[in-house]
Amino acid sequence: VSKEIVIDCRDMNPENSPTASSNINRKPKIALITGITGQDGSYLTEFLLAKGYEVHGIIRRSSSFNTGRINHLYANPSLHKEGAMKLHYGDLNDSSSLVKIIASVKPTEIYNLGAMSHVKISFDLSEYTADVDAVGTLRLLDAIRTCGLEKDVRFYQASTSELYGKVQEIPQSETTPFYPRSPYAAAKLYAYWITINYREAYNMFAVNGILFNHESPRRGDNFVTRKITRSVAKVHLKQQEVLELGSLDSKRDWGHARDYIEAMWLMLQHDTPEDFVIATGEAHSVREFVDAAFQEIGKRIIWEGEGINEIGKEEDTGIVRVIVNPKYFRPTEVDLLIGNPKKAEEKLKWKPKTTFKELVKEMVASDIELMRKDPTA
Ligand code: NDP
Ligand code: GDR
Repeated sequence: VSKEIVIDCRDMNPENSPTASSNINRKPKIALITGITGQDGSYLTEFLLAKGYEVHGIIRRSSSFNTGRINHLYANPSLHKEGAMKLHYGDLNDSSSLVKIIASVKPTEIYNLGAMSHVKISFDLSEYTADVDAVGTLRLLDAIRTCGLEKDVRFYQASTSELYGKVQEIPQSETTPFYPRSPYAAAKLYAYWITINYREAYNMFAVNGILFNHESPRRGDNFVTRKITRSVAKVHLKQQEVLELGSLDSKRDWGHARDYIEAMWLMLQHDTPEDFVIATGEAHSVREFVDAAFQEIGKRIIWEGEGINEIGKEEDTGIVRVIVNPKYFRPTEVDLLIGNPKKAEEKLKWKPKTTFKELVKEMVASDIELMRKDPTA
């Protein structure tokens, strides 16, 4: 008699094997992720499934599908069978949905990655940003308490280098004072402190990861790195000749999302609940990112103001023009972010694995591949 064998990623993980001695008396690992459909959520889901977790994600209702970054996981029966990954409709601005989901899932770890995460758009959607990014975090923390799970859940808050805002000190560390420069950063500041307050008031294992910019081929299209690498692909395939950007002199500490989600997990495995800066310790300007990205396809850049008139006469297609359009400026800009990840290196044994050059290379290659397959992408 043939017996159906269901392969689940949990079976492949020795840590999770029922015979492993370290597994005795261990609780099952159940993660709940808000923002599972985002860049970080998708990498974190892959990472946790491979570690043998049951992964639950909160998705928002939308009129068109918003699960593009996790479809490959959902479609993979070896990961999805037996409920290793489950999606629930909910929203950070709807307390009752959060309480219902937490009560039914009973997670052991919650990763609060859901947010209106675009700094410039937060100036247009300031109230909404506060509701989701600030009060949404409070709602989630309160939902944990409402379910009586505050002693059983470890909570990760997606805090950000945007908290530092106007430069007070470089490199920025866990002790650098904050000076938020956008409605997004101000909302995240509330979320940062309410996480610490619930840790102290209710003895919860609740931590902030203060993550500096991290990118990947899954980065949203309207963040600067992805906007640039998509343009490189379009220029390469002769669909575009000009790239319009805002501030070229802003400097950011750019790492790879895949490296950073591991740090989130490590923070929740640490003995004590503490906040950590996650960064590479290296900053580059937007201009340098543009340079590095176009180098990948061997294009020479003519920056605005550099003999644009002559370019019109150039037959040579080995040139791309970069123009500054003030519509991409923010009312208040953050000029320089560079993080000091020393504490994470020492206490979590975490280090970034991907260099700036490797990051740019991977993003450019991925966008060229994507646009070759679908020029309308
Ligand atoms: P993304 O913008 O890619 O993803 C944001 C996620 O939040 C999406 O899944 C989105 O859902 C979800 N979301 C938005 N609004 C709500 C809501 N009202 N209720 C529930 N979910 C919601 O962000 P990243 O993955 O890049 O970032 C993850 C988190 O880390 C964010 O909180 C961000 O602010 C923070 N952060 C990011 C950094 C970075 O460099 N990437 C650095 C530091 C912090 P949908 O798909 O439906 O839009
Ligand atoms: P940031 O990322 O604001 O740092 O927030 P973004 O990529 O949007 O901007 C980085 C810098 O590039 C400048 N810039 C442009 N930005 C965009 N989006 N589009 C442009 O055309 C453009 N031209 C220049 C910006 O002015 C800025 O100085 C990201 C988000 O993921 C946040 O959620 C997260 O908290 C922080 O990183 C850390």
